Amino acid sequence: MTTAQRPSLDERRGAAAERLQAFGQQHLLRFWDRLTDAARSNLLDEIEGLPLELLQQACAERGPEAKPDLRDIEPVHPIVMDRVDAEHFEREGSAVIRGNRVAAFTVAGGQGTRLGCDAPKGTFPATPILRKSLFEVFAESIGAARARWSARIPWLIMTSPLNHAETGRFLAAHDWFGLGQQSVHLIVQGTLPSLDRAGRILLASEGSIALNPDGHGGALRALEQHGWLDRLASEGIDTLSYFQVDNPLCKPIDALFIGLHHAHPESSAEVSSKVVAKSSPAEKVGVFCQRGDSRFVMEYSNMPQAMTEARDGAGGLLHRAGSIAVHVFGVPFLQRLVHQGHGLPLHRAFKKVPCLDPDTGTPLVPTEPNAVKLESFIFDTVPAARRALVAETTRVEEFAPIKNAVGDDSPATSSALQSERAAQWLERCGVPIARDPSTGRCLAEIELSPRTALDAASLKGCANLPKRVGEGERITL
Ligand code: UD2
Repeated sequence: MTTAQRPSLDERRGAAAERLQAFGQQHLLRFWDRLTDAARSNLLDEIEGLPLELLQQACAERGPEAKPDLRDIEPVHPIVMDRVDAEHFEREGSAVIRGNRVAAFTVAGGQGTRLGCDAPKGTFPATPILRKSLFEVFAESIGAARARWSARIPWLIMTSPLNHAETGRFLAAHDWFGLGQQSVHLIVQGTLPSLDRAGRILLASEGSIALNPDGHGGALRALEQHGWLDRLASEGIDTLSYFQVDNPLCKPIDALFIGLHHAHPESSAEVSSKVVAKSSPAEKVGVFCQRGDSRFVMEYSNMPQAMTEARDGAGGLLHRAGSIAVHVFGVPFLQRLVHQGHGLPLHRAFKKVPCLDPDTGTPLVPTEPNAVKLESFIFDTVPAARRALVAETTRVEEFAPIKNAVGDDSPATSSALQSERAAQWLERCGVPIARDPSTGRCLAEIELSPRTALDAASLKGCANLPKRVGEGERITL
């Protein structure tokens, strides 16, 4: 459409008013007369992007968390990665990586509220000694994987409108951590409005809607809308290695896991997911469950207490397959979902959202949750897979998330686990490590870069390993 054909502001307003009226959201235009033309145009852009039918449906259905379906739920019995024929599956996975069929995909659009971090979470200093950022750790790992398998491995990072520009600036300021700008791609996710309890869309100001990122499930829409699913397919990439921005121990490219995804008889190569045994009933991770042949993740906040605490015959947690939010997706699987119009359900969470009071129009800074935020979750794709493989790994190898400023899943617990993994890898290379005799805790801080070794086996070949690591030492490798 040329500029001359563009509808005027008045025409757009008329169309918007009619559409809003049909969904009971006409209050969004109540301050129209007070806005400048630029502000009116922005507001209309936001209104025109609202998925009003979907929102109405989400309000009517009350979301999957309102009443979880608990019938016939069974625990999932994952494939234990330590017990498979690692050599065979690693060979399979390596061939896929070497064939340039894999891209890395980080979801980094979240807001880092719990960590109290205003900047994009990927910029957070995460490593025990050098305080490298999460993005740097992943970049080193992807760079090392490119070198090891002589593969291209593009890196896709999903951002949100709230942190997109800052993420781009940070990566550019660090020269894309040596990966080359042309191989790192930022993909901005969509947004959804916050609602009041009556389902009315909230205004953040007189000329803007209170919008939040649409959840990591928004990745499906973002990849499709920005043309990435077709682009990956046309480049021969059929394997998307998905991980969250908050976990410095994750292995962005894991040949064994990719091999299981492509070659294990239990896999359909559509979606594979990693789990760890839950540390306690209270641990805040979703759990893989099964109903008949269909597997799915039940988010911790939706699990009834009796289910969270249920024990098996041996006294362990019955539902213990805790999701660490690491998946491998088949690109054809994601394309199939998109082409079938597979919409992910919208989950709701009650949150504090600064906004204009929908009745009086006065600004509200809530001290209690006042609004419903809607998000879709990527793991809701799992039940649509022909078969979904679930693989159990060990926590110390792959899961040390940074979510909270203090306490569980904090920078301190993550650093301790990063040191512990490095210590265990060194011990496997025959290096003695000082440990507390009663607790077994590693008494040194060790930071091991993915550039030095991607796993314990590759550490063995490294020159300059320490002879031993004593109490209180701080070692970077
Ligand atoms: C997630 C899982 C939980 C468990 C845990 C493991 C959900 C709902 N829960 O919990 O079951 O697997 O991780 O660590 O997923 N993100 C976006 N855009 C958004 C929202 C989030 O990119 O709109 C990213 C965010 O940057 C982060 C990831 O998704 O990398 C997880 O987000 P979260 O912090 O909301 O999930 P969390 O930690 O509660």
